[in-house]
Amino acid sequence: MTPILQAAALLRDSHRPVFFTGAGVSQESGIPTFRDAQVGLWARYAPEDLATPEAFERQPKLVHGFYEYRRKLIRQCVPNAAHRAIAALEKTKPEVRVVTQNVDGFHRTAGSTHVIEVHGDIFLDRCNDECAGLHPHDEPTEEPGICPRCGDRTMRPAVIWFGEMLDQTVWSAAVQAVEACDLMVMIGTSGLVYPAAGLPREVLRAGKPLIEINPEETPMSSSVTLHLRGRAAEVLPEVVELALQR
Ligand code: BV8
Repeated sequence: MTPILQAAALLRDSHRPVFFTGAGVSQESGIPTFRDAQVGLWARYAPEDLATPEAFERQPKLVHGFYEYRRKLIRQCVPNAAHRAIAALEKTKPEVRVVTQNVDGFHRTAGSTHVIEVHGDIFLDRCNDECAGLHPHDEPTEEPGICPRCGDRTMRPAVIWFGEMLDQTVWSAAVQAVEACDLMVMIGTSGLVYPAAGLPREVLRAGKPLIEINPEETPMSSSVTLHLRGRAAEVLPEVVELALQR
């Protein structure tokens, strides 16, 4: 049986699949991954160097500009066939859960309703002094906004930066979804960033099947149950279609 047919059989028999996704699932929508070289002004920066509280403290306008650049790019792109396949599967398997490292919101836009965004949402701001809740960031701005509640001048993206703790409520929901799953499909992630990268490893520790969809090898590839070497928007719709055939 080919790996694609094996993956379809595992997905067909699954009642509580979790899709664990990274930047690669949005790559075919036109959103560069973190491993991809950035373009233009951002070519000289590694995202990891801009996605930190220290960078924002030091150069708030630069970091603000980085996020406005990414929001503008995301607004120009749409979810792809991989996002849509996961959303479609939910109609047959209502227990489907998505745990994503991405902040682009594309799984929700595609129609998935149980999405856990462990690294936050780029279209929300939060007060840098943590006094306020979350505020939509729908319109581009030249510089960080002013907190409507405390007047602090440095609203920041409501994403989790390197060196920051994850939101404990969100993280607990992700851990619970993974503990409850009977299958994980890991798509488009290099599996390097913790604690999120610990989730697929937990699936293996629990002796549950782990399918990887990625055109490249990753540190997880030698341990997963099945590695489907290919692009998410090509491979996943085929696996879902075969899984739904009776
Ligand atoms: C934490 C949101 C506790 C922001 C992101 C020193 C001090 C403090 C912490 C650490 C430290 N050293 C290490 C750590 C832990 C650190 C970490 O893991 N660092 C790594 C680099 C080693 N983690 C943290 O800091 C986390 N917090 O630990 O808190 C703590 C706190 C204080 C002190 C100590 C501990 C917070 C991490 C969250 C960071 N925020 N995003 C934003 O988006 O701007 S991470 C960001 O990078 C993404 O969200 C994602 O998680 C990660 C990128 O990974 P991927 O998604 O996998 O993307 P990548 O580009 O790497 O890979 C893409 C893959 O897709 C590739 O494999 C490619 O082959 C594949 N692909 C490409 N095209 C396709 C495809 N696949 C399918 N189809 C295609 N078409």
